[in-house]
Parts: sequence; structure tokens; C-alpha cells
Amino acid sequence: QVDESKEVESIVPSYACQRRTTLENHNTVFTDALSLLAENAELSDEDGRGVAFRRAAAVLKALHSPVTDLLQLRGLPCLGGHSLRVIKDVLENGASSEVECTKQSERFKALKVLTGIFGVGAKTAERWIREGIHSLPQLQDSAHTLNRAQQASLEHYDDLNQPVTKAEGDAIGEIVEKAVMSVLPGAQITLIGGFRRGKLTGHDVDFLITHPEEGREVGLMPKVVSWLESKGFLLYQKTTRNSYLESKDGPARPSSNMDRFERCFSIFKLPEDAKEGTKQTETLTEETPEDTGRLTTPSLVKDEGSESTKRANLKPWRAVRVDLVVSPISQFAFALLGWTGSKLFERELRRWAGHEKAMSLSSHALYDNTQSKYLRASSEEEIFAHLGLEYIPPSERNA
Ligand code: 8DG
Ligand code: MN
Ligand code: MN
Repeated sequence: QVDESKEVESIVPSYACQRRTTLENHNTVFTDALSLLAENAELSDEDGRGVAFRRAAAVLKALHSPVTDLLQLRGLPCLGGHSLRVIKDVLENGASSEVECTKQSERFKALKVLTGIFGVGAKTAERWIREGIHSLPQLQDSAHTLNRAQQASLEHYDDLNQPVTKAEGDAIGEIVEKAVMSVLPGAQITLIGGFRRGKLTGHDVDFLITHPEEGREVGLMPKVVSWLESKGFLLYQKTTRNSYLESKDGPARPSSNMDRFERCFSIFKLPEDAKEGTKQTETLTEETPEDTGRLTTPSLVKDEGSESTKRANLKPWRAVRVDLVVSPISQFAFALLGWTGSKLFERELRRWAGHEKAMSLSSHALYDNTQSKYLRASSEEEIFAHLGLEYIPPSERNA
């Protein structure tokens, strides 16, 4: 339905959930700059500014051609003065001085290194930085006791900060499938998160598990986790049980952003040979320049080592972050929509629901405040329809 002609760019709708955003981005030079400023804002506890930069970047991601002149941006939504200055700087000088400055700042570098530990948020990193801790060795030398998640993540820091490929995601999918099938035959597993949107790499792999018969999914997670643990596939896991049924506030109005499904944050131990099985169509190998080039994450090992030492040190497995979520079939469509992302797309869906439709959307339900009732849905299409939005498929939710 989207008209491909040039004029359409001047009527870009303002909510990201009204737009089709594929992975084909013609404006990476601008969106990378804006995303970095968004990240810096988020890491500095300035969420409002972070969202503003994310929205601006998302608008540029939705354009069908590269921006070459500021005039082309006239009439586009979500581009505030600050974002426009950044874009102007990039257009005129090839880079934004603010972005370059941020990238090089000790504070930003330290925030990145420390929040690279799963379980370390902006607030913790900030506290450590104030105490003079800027690097992983400094953290290890400090008297701080880390929690279990932080310890496990620090132990596998390099693995966890190396992007997960689709092939690795598929290999994990096979393991999860085996686990789920052996503890509850008939259960259904769906790949969610970035890989469902068609991304080629991600920071983790996300799965949603359900069963076509309501109630059969209850208590499933601990069994899946036991199976995985018994087979040696887990380096770390933390399961949180479903807190949805016992909560008093309405399901569409959770007390926090976190939803309340039974879920498991985990670190998988993915054997290299498990990856081979699903890799026929993949050409990426350990030797590709792209692969070695991204080994730039701060290393705990002080000696970087030669290429051959690195290869000799290659473990027969690697650590991968995996999120598992279990939902009852009655909430499946909401969980699927809520966990497919992107994060900005989700945020915009909820904002649209609240501000434009007087509805509350969560990963559990959709509540219509005008009619004072929950709106049921068994597919994502139905949820978009309830919200008065054109259906956007996962591959076009990459805002
Ligand atoms: P990536 O892993 O490929 O880098 O990106 P992603 O797959 O889009 O991001 P993600 O951090 O894995 O999150 C996937 C979706 O899950 C995202 O749209 C937000 C949603 N989500 C919830 N609840 C929670 C939660 O409690 N924590 C996180 N991290 N994500 C959540 O619905
Ligand atoms: Mn993910
Ligand atoms: Mn995730």
C-alpha cells in the first residue's frame, strides 16, 4: 500500500508502528550517529533524550533513499533541533563532532565496557565509575562482590559480546526444541526477538514457548531447564515464575515494564559441532575477516595473542545468551507481538494504544478503557486490527 514515489517521504507517519521499517537502511551514517547518542543518553539515565534520538533515527531508517540535503527532511516527524544539528554536522563534515567526542570520552567507554556485563545496568556502572572503576581488571581487583549473573557473564565476557549469528540461533533452536519436546510433547516453540525480524546477528536468541491446550504450559520452564542442565547445555540460568495470575493490578497495567511470564534468562554452552549441523547454507567461518575484525571487545586476557594462538585457544563451544519465555495460548499473540520487537516498535505500539486509542497494550493483553473490557486476539493481525493499525509483518518492525 506504500507509495514508492518521492512525495511519500513528506507524509511519514509519526508513530513507528504506523510505518514499515525493513533492515535495508539507506541512512546508516545518520542513524549510527543518532543511535550512539541514544545509547549514551540511556546509559546516563536520560531516557527521555534516549527515546528522542531513537525516534529520530527510526524516521531516517524508514526513508527509501539516502538523505543528501537538510531540505529533504522538511515535514518529517520526530526530528528535533538536537537531532537535526547532528544530521547537519554529518552532512557538512562527514561526522558529528558530538558523536566523535562521546565515543572518545572515558566515561562512555567505561559505561560500555561495564554494561557489557549482563546484569550490570546503567546505574551500577555509574556507581562503579564514580569509584574509579573503568575497566574489567579494575572491577576484578575491586572489593565488589558480583551477583551470580554478573559473575557468569564476566567469565564469558568475550563470547557474550560477540554477535550471535543466525546459524548459532538455529542451532540453539534445535536444542531448545529437543528439550521442550522431551518434557512436553505438543508444545510449540517460536523464535522471537531480532531473529524473527530477519536480523542476521543479535546479542542473544529469544524463544517463546506455548501449548495449544490452555494450562498445559504451567510448570514447563523448570522441566525444560532441568533437561538442559542435565545435558550440560547451561552455563547459567535464572528462572522467574509467572507472576501474572497472582498479581492484583489489571494485566494490561503491569507495575513495571517487565512482563510477568514464566521466563528464563540463560547462558547456553553451544558446542561448535552443534552449529555445523544447521550451517549448510552459511558461509561464515571462524576465518572470515569480518569475524576476526569484530574481536575488538575489551578482553580480560591482557595478551591479545597472535592469530595462531587465538586459534589454538579456541574452545570447542561458545557461550550464548538465550531468553526463554512461556506463555499460555490465550496470551500467545500478545506475547509474540510484545517479544518480537524492535524495542522502539514496541514502545510506539504502547504509546499509540494509550494516546490514540485509549487502550492499554502489554505482552499479556489489550484493554479498551472506553469499553472497559479486554479485547481478545489469537493472532498479531487481530491485535493490529483492534488498534486500528495496518498490519506490519515482523520483517518490517525494524524501527
Ligand atoms: P538483539 O537481541 O537481536 O540484539 O535484539 P532484540 O532481539 O530485538 O532485543 P532483545 O533485548 O532480545 O528483546 C526482544 C524483545 O523482547 C524486545 O522487543 C523487548 C521484549 N521484552 C519484553 N519484556 C522484556 C524484558 O523484560 N526484558 C527484555 N530484555 N526484553 C523484553 O517484552
Ligand atoms: Mn534478542
Ligand atoms: Mn532477549
